[in-house]
Amino acid sequence: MQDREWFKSAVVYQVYPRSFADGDGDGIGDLRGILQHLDHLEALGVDVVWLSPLYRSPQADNGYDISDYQDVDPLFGTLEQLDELIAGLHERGIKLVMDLVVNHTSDEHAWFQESRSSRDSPKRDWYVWRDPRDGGEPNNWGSFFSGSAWQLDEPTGQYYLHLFDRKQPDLNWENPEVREAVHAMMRWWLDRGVDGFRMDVINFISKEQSFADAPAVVGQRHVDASSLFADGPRIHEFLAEMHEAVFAGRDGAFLTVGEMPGVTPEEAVLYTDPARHEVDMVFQFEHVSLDQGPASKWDWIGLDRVALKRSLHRWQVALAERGWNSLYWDNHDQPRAVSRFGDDDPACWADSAKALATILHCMRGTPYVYQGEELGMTNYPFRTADEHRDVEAVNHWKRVIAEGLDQRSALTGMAKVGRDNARTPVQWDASAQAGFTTGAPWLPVNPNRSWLNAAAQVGVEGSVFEHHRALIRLRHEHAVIADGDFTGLLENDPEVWAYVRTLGSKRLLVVANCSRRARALELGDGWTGARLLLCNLADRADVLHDGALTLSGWESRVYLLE
Ligand code: ISL
Repeated sequence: MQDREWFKSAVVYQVYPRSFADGDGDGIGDLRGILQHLDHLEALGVDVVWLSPLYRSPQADNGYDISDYQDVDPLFGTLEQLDELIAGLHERGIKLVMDLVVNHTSDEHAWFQESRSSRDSPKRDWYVWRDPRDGGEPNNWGSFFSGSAWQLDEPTGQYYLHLFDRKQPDLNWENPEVREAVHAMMRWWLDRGVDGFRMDVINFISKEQSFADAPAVVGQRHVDASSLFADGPRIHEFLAEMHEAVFAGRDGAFLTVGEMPGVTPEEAVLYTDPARHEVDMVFQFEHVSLDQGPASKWDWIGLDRVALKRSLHRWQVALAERGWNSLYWDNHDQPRAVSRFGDDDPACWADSAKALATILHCMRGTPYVYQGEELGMTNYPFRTADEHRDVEAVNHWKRVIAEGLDQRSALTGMAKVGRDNARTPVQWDASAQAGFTTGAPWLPVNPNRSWLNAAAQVGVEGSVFEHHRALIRLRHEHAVIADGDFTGLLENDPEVWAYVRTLGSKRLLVVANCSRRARALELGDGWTGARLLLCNLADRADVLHDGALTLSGWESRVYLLE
């Protein structure tokens, strides 16, 4: 019998292959590069690696547009190298989770090629085809990557749906053949030795079949229609069916993570209630949406730390009894955590990266470390539009130009929240290309590689890396972190982030000062005798004598009372 809840004490590390390490000098990260850095992952102590897509793909969305689910793109290497990676990770006690991108395929996938070949194709219904309405698009749905979510296919006279880029047509999950084909592909990967899947926008697969217009928005021709396709009518049925078809009766400790933009805590409980057999945990978006204004993700309005804290605490409480959450500050779609939520001024950078990590890793849920986050990597100093490579930013800029929108604020938004911030190469050392490649990197290396890099941190006491390593060890060692109840403290304080975890007679106290100035705290007598488990400053007393303490700027501490 497997421990079904092993993932509660686990930490996941995300690898975005294109930017992790380049083993063949073409400037693009690859499997050989990943294989060269397994010791880094082992040193950090993570339990699972989630690999962003390296399947065959025309790379319109850096691999989230897949043309063959059962092969590795030559850009990244070979299936044999992937087998080597699975073996290398397993030898180190690390599981491998693949990215499952099945809301859509690439338009170059054989399924879509066949589907678009004629209206009578047996695979026509594998995608979402609709007739024009009044000679134009079938409805007013907008694509996440600007413009309409529909693309006209001239030879057959119909439009196909693409919630993302036009090179990412949406599969029609209403068709049972589609679902069976996806299940078969998933089983093939499990047979190959992978340990589960991170499921890309999986709460979008069941669309409202009326394909009605979404509520109009003044001044917008194409609107956000997520109320008509997120958490749709048959989503729970599709996920339970997938679980049954792929995982039921299979021996092993697998992981399933549903990436679910817009998911509410109430829905998340349903998705992750173990009794319902859907997914193990959700990846929710509330806390990474708070600095976005109403117009779009590019409308950056700055951080409200109280709102951020309240949001994360609300999720802690909502999933207290049933369900499970992923804990993350950033990933390949988000700006760098320390630049967005911390303070990347060199004077505070390290302490704020550590404070953020402390806050995240001691919460209830499974923490995710996005490549480079363990080093405190920062946003890239983007200044011009042509420095961006990401399809989302490129399409946005085209729209800014075409519609004559304000260029200065668009550039600020792109620099603040553009996805390429997370995609610059991992900084392994101080050399010109940061040890990422011997060639010319596909995205420039952040100039701060001269002082911010792995070589300067791994094994170096007090580094951001060593702080992450210590936090991961704490989760492994203390059941109160994996499983304790959560109580938020000081919820209206814009600077101090504090909470308590409780399991039986054990109590864990987490305090972090999210500001540059020192802050005095009075926690009451209840904490007398608490033992300091972790701190980002060296000279702190091992035991708390009373509840009074003063935190330096960006200082964080973890205490245990048993
Ligand atoms: O990045 C986003 C907003 O800036 C999101 O809308 C993002 O597209 C959404 O979180 C879904 O992300 C996933 O699916 C996309 C892909 O581009 C992302 O990289 C992936 O994580 C389409 O497959």
